[in-house]
Amino acid sequence: MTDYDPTTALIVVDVQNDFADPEGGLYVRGGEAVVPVVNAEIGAAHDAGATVVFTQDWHPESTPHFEKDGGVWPVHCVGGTWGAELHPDLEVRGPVVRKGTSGEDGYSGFSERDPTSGEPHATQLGTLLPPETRRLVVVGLAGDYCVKETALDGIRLGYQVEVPLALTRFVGLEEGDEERAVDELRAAGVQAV
Ligand code: VGL
Ligand code: ZN
Repeated sequence: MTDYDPTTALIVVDVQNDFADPEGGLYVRGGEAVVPVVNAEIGAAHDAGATVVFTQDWHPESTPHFEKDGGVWPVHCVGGTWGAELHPDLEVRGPVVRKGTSGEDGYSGFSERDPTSGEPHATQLGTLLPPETRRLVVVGLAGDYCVKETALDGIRLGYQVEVPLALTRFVGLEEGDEERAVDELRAAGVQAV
């Protein structure tokens, strides 16, 4: 269990049916196993007065993010579908930030890029963190995409960032992706433990 205090924010990334359910459109192996351990972290964070925020991948039916539209991913997390819903066992005790809603092809919970111009703009996530926030704990799915990019943005924004590896799982499109993601996190100054 991670230590929490009021200057810490727990960011629970994309614990949604399409990633966490074996029947999901982009199932991340072992994704369902993070739900109970993430719930325990949510409870500990609440008890310690930490902030808890959730993100939700939320795509239109067509987006350059999907393979059928020129991207790399099978269709997943289409807004309003079962796959986009947060896992039914997840204890959602905090605000939920949706990302990708206008067809953006990005991974971080903090920022999105305009699908046509490529211009980055901030999501709501930054505004939900109280000014006294110093430290982020980033958990959920998937470790090599949205968790990683959210953690890296956290470093860029000046936070101390931790990714407890027991609280995430990796897509692993290519052999070695998990190790590369962990190396990249550590090289950027994220504590991936
Ligand atoms: C994610 C791939 C595509 C994630 C989202 O939540 O990590 N990965 N869309
Ligand atoms: Zn996605």
